[in-house]
Amino acid sequence: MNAITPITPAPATSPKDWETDQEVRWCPGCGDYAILKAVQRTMPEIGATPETTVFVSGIGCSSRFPYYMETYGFHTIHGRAPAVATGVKLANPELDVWIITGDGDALSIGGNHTMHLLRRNLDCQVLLFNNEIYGLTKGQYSPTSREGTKSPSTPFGSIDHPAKPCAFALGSGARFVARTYDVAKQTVEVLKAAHAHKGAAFVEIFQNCIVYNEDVFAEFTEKKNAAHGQLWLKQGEPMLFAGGTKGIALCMDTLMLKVVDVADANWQAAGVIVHNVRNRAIAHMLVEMPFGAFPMALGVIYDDPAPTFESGVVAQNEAAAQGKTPDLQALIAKGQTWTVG
Ligand SMILES: Cc1ncc(C[n+]2csc(CCOP(=O)(O)OP(=O)(O)O)c2C)c(N)n1
Ligand code: SF4
Ligand SMILES: [Mg+2]
Repeated sequence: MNAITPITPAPATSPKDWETDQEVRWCPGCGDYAILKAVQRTMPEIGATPETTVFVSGIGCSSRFPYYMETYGFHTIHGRAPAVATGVKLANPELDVWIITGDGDALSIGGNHTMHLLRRNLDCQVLLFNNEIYGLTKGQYSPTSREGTKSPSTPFGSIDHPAKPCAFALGSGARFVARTYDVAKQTVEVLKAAHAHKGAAFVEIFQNCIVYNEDVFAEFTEKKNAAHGQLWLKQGEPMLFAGGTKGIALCMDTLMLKVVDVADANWQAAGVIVHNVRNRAIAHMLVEMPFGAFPMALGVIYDDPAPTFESGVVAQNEAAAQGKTPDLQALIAKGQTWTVG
């Protein structure tokens, strides 16, 4: 492996250092702009260096992202960012790899690849911009579109049951699952936590496509809906929302989550549970909470590291090479060889 060794300590960067001279081609008002800004603000905070950072994307509006980051980047083919990112990381495990994908890119054509990336646990960050629609191809429904969504490909309304990206990620074996939305002020903190996690860190970012699916998340993203609609999870803290007047408890009869009222800030008396990012069973329940009856669970939902794919590959290669002298000619001549007359 040809690891990159910086000759001098990397200078501190500012968010501006991560901007490119490329004309940004998203529609005015698209949620992608806010996500781009959040990522550019995250880079200095994690001490990243442009020359050791790579953004890999598939195809879609969201996947134009690498053009706008002053780093190495690869706008690949539809649904195949996980395959290219795996190659990048195996070729040089020192690189910091970010995958940018959309709900269509990651869960339609790329569903298979996304699943294997997560279960293998490649050390990278996967940012799934979920606008519940195919933006780039002019608004067809996607795997995350709600039932009844009218689109050019579902003129009478979608009859599919939508996929839940975070449930998909947990089901695929992801060891880090988080959720935020485009203009949330907490997004930088969520991205920093994703980066700090060693292994595949999956982040679903609700993103407003103002042209084909406008305000589909407004029920919890709008200021007036935030208090009742958002449950921000913090490690070791009680799951409270609505200004601390409501919380999430575990019903001991059904073993299901329930919303409880909290009187006089006494959350213990109300049975509100404390967030533990290592509790996989509760993580499954949090990502499945039906919105409306429950608030939207946001922040770091699950974070429990496990050995990574590339570290296993490197260790295996090193063990296999031990005590052997590399001999390409011997390798070529191994097994059946013949001469074409
Ligand atoms: C092999 C292949 N099939 C289909 C397409 C057409 N296509 C381009 S982007 C896209 C969907 C993008 O949706 P999403 O990933 O949600 O990204 P968004 O544009 O919403 O950010 C499709 C179907 C393609 N480019 N390549
Ligand atoms: S079509 Fe939607 S997702 Fe694509 S750039 Fe425009 S607003 Fe953004
Ligand atoms: Mg989309």
